[in-house]
Amino acid sequence: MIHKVLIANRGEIAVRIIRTCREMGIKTVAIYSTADKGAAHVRMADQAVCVGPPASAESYLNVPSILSAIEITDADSVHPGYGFLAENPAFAEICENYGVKFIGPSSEIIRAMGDKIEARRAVQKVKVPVVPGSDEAITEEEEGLRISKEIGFPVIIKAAAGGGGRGMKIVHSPASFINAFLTSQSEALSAFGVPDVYIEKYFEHSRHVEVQVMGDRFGSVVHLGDRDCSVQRRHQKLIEEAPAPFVSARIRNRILKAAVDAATAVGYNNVGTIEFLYVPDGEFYFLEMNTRIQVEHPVTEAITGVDIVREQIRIADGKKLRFEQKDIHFHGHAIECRINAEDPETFVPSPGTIRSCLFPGGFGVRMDTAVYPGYTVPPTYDSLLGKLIVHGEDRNEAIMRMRRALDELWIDGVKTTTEFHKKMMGNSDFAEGRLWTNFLAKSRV
Ligand code: MV4
Repeated sequence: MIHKVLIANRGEIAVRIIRTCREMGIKTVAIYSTADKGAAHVRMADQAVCVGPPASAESYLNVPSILSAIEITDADSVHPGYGFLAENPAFAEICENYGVKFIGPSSEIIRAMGDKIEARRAVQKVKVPVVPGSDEAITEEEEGLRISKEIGFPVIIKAAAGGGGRGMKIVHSPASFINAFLTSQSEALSAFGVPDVYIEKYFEHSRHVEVQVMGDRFGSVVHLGDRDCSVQRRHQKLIEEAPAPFVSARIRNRILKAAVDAATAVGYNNVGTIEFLYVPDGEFYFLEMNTRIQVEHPVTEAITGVDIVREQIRIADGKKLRFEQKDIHFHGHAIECRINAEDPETFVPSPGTIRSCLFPGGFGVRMDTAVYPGYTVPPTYDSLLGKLIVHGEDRNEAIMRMRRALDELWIDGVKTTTEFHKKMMGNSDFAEGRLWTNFLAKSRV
């Protein structure tokens, strides 16, 4: 039985996890770097252990330090949150061998899904549509060019070990292929230690639709509906919503079924997300699987009423799913805006001290954050200050509620993305679901 969880993370997600542990009567251990001495997660946890200096590599990614923290606090389990060690199969395996419950899927699944080519192959076996492309790693540029001509340009070159948009190259014509391919290979090698790349047809007018799934250690899998995360910049999501708007019931049902089939095929045994590329108004294709809790999970919690962290812990503790698909009910529409310490025009990070702040509340509003008046945002980590989530009867009500909540939000001392969100909530393309046209304008690939 899980009695004490060490949270191998910081910021809003550490706070989010501590809250659910408290409600479950589970003790919590925070870890922190010297830059986070005064952080909210340190104050909120039952115990806290310093694991190193500010640099993540020496603290939040320092496995020996974290194992020592587990040892001295007698924690029986680890929640990795997102980022840092969340999708590191070696860390999950060490925990397994060490008799510590890793709150996530088993290490073999993390390892298998971390190889995007293997993930594609695994879901294809159960007839889940994948983007037209190569089924093997491509090592020779001439072979890559030949395959790209078969697929038809534009194509996108992706690192097998990448994911989340890292190491992607879009190629519009055969003339620019070889150069892009060689660059992609060497970037993959230096970023991930593996040069393997694969090629897919590139769909410009597509949306990022993903499905939250949940599987236990006994083979049961259910979905918690879909989300749209198309509003991104440099592969950083800025706005997420659930359900994905402007998707017909027929296509939605097919996407949801494909997600459950994919999760079942790999024996998925915790909460996870299946990413799809949705090409309005017709096809959808599997992209990759994320084996962690995601930043945007609260929009799904809002429309289902399911505490996803609680289910994560229960599954890791060997419990059976408490839900069959028919027990999951969907209500209304939820939107999340990521409030980053960044310039709202250039998105350049803006670390510094928050002189004062006041967070929105009221009916249908949730603010997940770890900042407080006087808090100094360190320059060392990502710039997420918090997530503002609203829930309404329908998408229009959610948009109106988000506008109201953004107007209430007050953060003084650092620049934030709040103004960007206010503009988006009044944007007619966003209102009418022309989300995909934002892809290239707002991103640099
Ligand atoms: C794509 C794509 C179009 N065609 N793959 C981005 C995150 C990663 N998980 C997959 N991503 C994409 N894969 C094919 N075959 C479009 C995206 C994509 C994207 C690409 C460029 C700029 C912004 C983007 C935002 C969301 C998805």
